[in-house]
Amino acid sequence: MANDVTLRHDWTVDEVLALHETPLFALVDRARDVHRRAQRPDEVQLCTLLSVKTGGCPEDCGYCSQSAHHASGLVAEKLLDPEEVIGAARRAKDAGASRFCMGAAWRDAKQGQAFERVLTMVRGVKELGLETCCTLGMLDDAQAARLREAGLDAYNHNLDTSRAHYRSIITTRTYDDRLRTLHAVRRAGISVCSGGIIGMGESTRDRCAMLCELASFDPHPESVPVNALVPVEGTPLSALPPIDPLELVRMIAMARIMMPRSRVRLSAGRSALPREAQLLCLYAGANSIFYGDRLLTTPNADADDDRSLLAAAGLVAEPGRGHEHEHPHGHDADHWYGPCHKHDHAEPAAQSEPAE
Ligand code: SAM
Ligand code: DTB
Ligand code: SF4
Repeated sequence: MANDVTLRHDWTVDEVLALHETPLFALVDRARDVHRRAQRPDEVQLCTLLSVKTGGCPEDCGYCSQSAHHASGLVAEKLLDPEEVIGAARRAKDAGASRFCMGAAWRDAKQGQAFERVLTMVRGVKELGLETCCTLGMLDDAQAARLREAGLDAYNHNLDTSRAHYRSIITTRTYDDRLRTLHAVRRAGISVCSGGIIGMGESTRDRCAMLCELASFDPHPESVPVNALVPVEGTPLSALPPIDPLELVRMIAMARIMMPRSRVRLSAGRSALPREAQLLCLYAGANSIFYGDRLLTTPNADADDDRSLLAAAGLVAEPGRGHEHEHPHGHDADHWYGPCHKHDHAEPAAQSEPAE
């Protein structure tokens, strides 16, 4: 098992398919072992999302409520005011989130005033002591550098699916466009957040190929969101059957095994899962969730339910950087961290060399 925390970037699709075919309990056992060695197994990061520019997007992503190509009924809105965004981030922090992600329905990040506004949002959210993330579409090097300067910690840009399946989901930009943006993000010193969606009619091979593509990044993406399709009426993918929750467990377990030190985020689609399936995902290696009543345009799991879910499992919210001196033994009444356990978990392997 020592090899499980070796960081590999050369996974083959056939190898990952073999992992996928592993009996479920054996797969989860292996993922849990990696998780315990490479992560703090009792912590879950709470990330709150906010759509700062909703709808009217020129891209044709088949799953998305915000595409102008689909009749989802969503009304396009203007870019929010930075004060409004910073206020929402403050509330998210007070509710216990340590990361705040601002999403825009853009093909690419804008130039000029709109971009300056986004930079103001990033500075303001960063000043609150939150980990900052944006997802604004494609970025060039100059934009990435300015976001970094403003205090952006992470940029979300999903591969969404395999290269082969991609063209049946999105035609207005290519897989290589996606990869180019991710490389610009890395060059600017921003953490890469990239993952995908299952339940879009892809094969098991496609799912495995997407994970291989993500794991080929060196270093691995710092965070890997695993979404299940949220069906939105009016979008081309709205009538697809829901995924078997155990497929989500498998994806998470495989992501954990392949990218031991990455944060694996149990993302969209979580509210459709029974509580036990969510717990199994957390056991199998997910250590981040979207927290708050909304994702971007669709409802998320209820925040009170999430707090009780984590408490029932003895999990705690990862303390944010702004909370470092408060957690876990000096609880601030305004912040929720879940039950207080002394730090009896192993130090994450991220601080030591991988065991061979
Ligand atoms: N416009 C930017 C972009 O596409 O990169 C940022 C926002 S976009 C909504 C962020 C990601 O959310 C998408 O790449 C996709 O993976 C995910 N997403 C969007 N709609 C979804 C849905 N209906 N179900 C699951 N995931 C979804
Ligand atoms: C990601 O992988 N999932 C989030 C976040 N990154 C930006 C978005 C999920 C969106 C779900 C559909 C909606 O609410 O519009
Ligand atoms: Fe636009 Fe992003 Fe939605 Fe695609 S996923 S339509 S790029 S908002």
